[in-house]
Amino acid sequence: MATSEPKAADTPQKAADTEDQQTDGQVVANPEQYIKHPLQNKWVLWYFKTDKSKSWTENFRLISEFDTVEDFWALYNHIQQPSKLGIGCDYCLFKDGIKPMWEDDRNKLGGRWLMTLNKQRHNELDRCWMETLLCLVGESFDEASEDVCGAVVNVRHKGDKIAIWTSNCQNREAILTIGQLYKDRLSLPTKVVIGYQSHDETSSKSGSTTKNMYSV
Ligand code: MGP
Repeated sequence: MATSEPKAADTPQKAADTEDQQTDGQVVANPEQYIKHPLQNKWVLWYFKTDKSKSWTENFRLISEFDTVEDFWALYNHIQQPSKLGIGCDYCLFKDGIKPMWEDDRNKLGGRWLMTLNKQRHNELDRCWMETLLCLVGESFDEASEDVCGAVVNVRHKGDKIAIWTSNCQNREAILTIGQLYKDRLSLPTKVVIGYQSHDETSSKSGSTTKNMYSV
């Protein structure tokens, strides 16, 4: 019976991490050392910076693409948190092949679950954005994850916004599944209500508020 803690190098995990395994005199590389963990989808991170001399679409920059867990964290750890971005900037994370705009074929019939944060929020903003990213890359909404197109964080004077965009505003069941699970993941109190709006409504709105199609 062991009477003391094993030295770190004695633990099987440590040995597997640092050495190749030997079987019948042959050296077998441990796949954990060189195979990255694939995500279900490939994702593209975009950055938007307001420049009034350019059109809205010209203000987007593609930052990076990734399709493994390791590359997601490498990117996440490398870039600024949303709370450090200037007013008027956005990050958008979308599935590969979907542009972060209403006009894209996969967005044009869709809408978004929208969360607006109040002003004393910097930690909240970063926490909620990280949780949103994890919901996306981790495909956290069961089958309804198919409906997810991407997510956007807007840094704004009047209050920052985070939204999950989905592909079809008529897919009631999928949208409500996403909304409820998203609210749970963000640990929002039950009394806080988040709303889902179609892009059609948002893009054609005349006043400052957009009608909610669904709320949770
Ligand atoms: P915004 O950046 O989504 O929100 O849209 P903001 O800055 O909080 O403004 P508000 O209108 O919601 O109060 C700002 C503006 O950017 C919109 O009014 C559009 O002119 C433009 N815009 C935003 N989006 C998401 C799109 C889009 O997908 N396509 C196009 N063509 N313009 C967009």
